[in-house]
Amino acid sequence: MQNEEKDGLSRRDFLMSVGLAGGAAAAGPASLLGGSSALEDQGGEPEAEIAATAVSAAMRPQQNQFRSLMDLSGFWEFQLDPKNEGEQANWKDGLPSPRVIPVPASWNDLFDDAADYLGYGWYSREAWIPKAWDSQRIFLRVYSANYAAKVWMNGVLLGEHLGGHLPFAYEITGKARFDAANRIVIRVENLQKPDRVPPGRPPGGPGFFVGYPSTTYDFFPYAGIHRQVALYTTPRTHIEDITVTTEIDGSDGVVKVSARASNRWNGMGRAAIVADSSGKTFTVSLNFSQGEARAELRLPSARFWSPADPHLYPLTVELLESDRPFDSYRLEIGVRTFTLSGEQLLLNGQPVMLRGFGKHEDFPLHGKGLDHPQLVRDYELLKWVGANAYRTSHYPYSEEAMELADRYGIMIIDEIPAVGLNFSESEANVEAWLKVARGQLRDLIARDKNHPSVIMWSVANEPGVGRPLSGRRPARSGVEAGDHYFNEMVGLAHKLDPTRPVTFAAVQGGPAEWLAHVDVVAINRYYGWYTLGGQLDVAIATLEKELDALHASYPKPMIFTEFGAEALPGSHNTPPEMWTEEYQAEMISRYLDVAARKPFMRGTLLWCFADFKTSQSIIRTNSMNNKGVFTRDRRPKAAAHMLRARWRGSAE
Ligand code: BDP
Repeated sequence: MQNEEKDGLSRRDFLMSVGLAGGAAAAGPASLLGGSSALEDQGGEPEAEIAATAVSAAMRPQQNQFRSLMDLSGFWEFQLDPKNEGEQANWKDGLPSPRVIPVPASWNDLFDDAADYLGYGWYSREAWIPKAWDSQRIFLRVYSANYAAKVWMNGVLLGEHLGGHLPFAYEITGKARFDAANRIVIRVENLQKPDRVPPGRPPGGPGFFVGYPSTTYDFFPYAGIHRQVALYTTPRTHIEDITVTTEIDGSDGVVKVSARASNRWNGMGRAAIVADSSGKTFTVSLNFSQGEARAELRLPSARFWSPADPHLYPLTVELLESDRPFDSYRLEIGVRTFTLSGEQLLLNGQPVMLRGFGKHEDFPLHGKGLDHPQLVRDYELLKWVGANAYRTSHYPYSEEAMELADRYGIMIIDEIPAVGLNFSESEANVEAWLKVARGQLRDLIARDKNHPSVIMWSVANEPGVGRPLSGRRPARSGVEAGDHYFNEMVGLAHKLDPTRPVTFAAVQGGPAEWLAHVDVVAINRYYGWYTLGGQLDVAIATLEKELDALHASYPKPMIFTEFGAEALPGSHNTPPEMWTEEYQAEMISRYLDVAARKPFMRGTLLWCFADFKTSQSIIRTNSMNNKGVFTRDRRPKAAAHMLRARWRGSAE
């Protein structure tokens, strides 16, 4: 391994010893796990299959003259079910002794008895559906429920869904009542099971060094309904999907639109783009055959989307009956290209350097619950500090976050929740992850493919190899199992979206071989923190050496997807010492200097934007990861001021 430390514990060893590295050995020797299978230990059913999504939830519902949208955010009834008795007792018909819970929100920070609770929690509410919806198709959409959800309406099971950060939907046409309120009941749990993505740590109780609640990743396992629940309608025949790709031809923008209509519809439609504030509109016909249509629009002297000018054009797709629209869907599109050339990342044909962060969806009280003011504040601060990019570490963020990235001009590396994967795990677990991760990648690309802000897909964070937690011997080596995963996942991403590069965030000390699979080498490095702490001169020299060696083996564009140090706000010293604001600022600044010296370093996304909550452990003060350059309530530390001075108006 190219970057093991000679003079001490490698970061990976260190993280393994404290239970944070890539799902690796921290739970202790396999014998502690009783030698039985992780799935059997859970006492549950194997979950190799993702429960089928009843209908595609890729398109964000919208309100217009042909479609209706009813947001069910607000107070719901809620009851914990630690004994898992709710199903038997028919809680699907109503909860026996509910309390009030807001949706969206995680439940953990709201109720003392639910702080560390990840088991079953039941949500229930009534919703009147207007009689006027009777002639339409009606759907129920859950925008994010972490991790597993089971959904009933009027006592009838609609379906189950696994995976915490992407929407899912059910068609309820014919099931909805119009003469009485409809009862919607959703059971959610975030049990940390080893065959999930992210995987849970097998049971056996937390070891001495392992955090509580025990996870394979370094953020709090918030549970609950994290985004909206909504009812929406479409016309009987409707637009089911739109894919927009853009090209640049001289000063013209070329917009390629493909659309899918339901019921294998044959007929005419149109796509229209409003080109400027005078209302000048370019329109093209869509000729649907078997539900599919394609067309191309040309925008003369187009404004190309970029962080400096995040210009969005409204694109409307319509289905027509005798020339009159009967369904319509509007997208805000950006005309831009994002390509690779040698060691360069090119935005609209020009070299671009990614400056920014890894982030989290995390805030006091609502946990991972969607919060519009916090989102706007975050984008204001990204602009304030001079950032132009971030990674959705370590899972897909809300559709609102993606919408604001388009509007503010922030480039996004969009990541599936594949964090904590240890490829030395049992073959059964690795295969289960692959199945789940493929589904997550499909759903993510389907949801986010039309955002100009999304420039790259990430198929994992810090995958590793190490002693298996399940106690089962893997059939092949961890490196080979990882090869298999990356081969499949990178290949699938390319197939689903040939327009965007693919990467994953590689852990310090992890197998370099896997970098052969990616288009852009993305690395997380912590010289000066987990290794060589307090010795910045040596740390920086070691970093520089590793970057050169890595680049020689993998001559592709390279970016930092993480680097950083913890700083307790208000802690100061000179000379800089670990945990002070000065040390954090100095370390980050010196990494930026290194990147500036290497023409192949095309991005500096540091760890991280804001402090965030973690499980309780001896390496996380007050259950917090303090590597934010902003505090959890978004106040700047010294490093944020340093970054602003360097980044605002710079090409760095
Ligand atoms: C990496 C992870 C990230 C952690 C970070 C850290 O990708 O989730 O929070 O380092 O240790 O291991 O602060």
